[in-house]
Amino acid sequence: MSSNSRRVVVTSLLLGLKIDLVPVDLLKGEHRAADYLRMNPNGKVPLLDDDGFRLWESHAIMQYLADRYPNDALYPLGVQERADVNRWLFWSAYHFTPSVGRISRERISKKMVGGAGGPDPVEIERGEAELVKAAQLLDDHLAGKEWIAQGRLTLADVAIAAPLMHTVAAQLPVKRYANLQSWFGRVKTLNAWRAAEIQPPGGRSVP
Ligand SMILES: N[C@@H](CCC(=O)N[C@@H](CS)C(=O)NCC(=O)O)C(=O)O
Repeated sequence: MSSNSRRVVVTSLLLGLKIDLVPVDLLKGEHRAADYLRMNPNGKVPLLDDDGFRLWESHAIMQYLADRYPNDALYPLGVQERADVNRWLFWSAYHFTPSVGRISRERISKKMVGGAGGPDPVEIERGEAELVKAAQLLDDHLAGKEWIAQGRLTLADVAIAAPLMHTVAAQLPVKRYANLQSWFGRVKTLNAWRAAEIQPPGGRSVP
């Protein structure tokens, strides 16, 4: 249900790993419980526990998994090839995902949590301004390309596609970007993407 968790789940499926998913109920505040904060003082999901080695921050977890189970196609070993993918992972973490998060928090999370007031139009406007700037850059970059980096599916695509799972529910202003839409359409056909699409009762989604 969480887009930040989804990029990790899709990565693990693409790497052919079997991970045990432990749900953390954000609505019940389980991510703020003392036991959870001891494992992840940042108090967010996802959190990876690999035989006692604990790692939080979804992009760092993707990199870790792809390093632990090397896959030159998804996460190239060559220094410059890898830097190209890393560039987009950082862009995802710092620009793209937070802009979507600003909007989806207002339009989805607040409704689910309740009592947090209605959507704040100022915050939505800010998120939309950031998102259209980022989406335009991505759309320009994708002209004539199928994938974001290295001419093939890499971690960059998985990272950046994840928050777009909220396109409809958060009314993300991304419809007008044709290259972005065709690329996202390709990501959505991946078995790993579909397998990660867990639909809980009521179809809730948490940004
Ligand atoms: N930068 C973090 C963001 C994680 C994040 O914001 N997760 C959300 C769910 S998608 C969360 O745990 N929200 C609960 C909260 O902030 O209280 C990452 O990429 O892992």
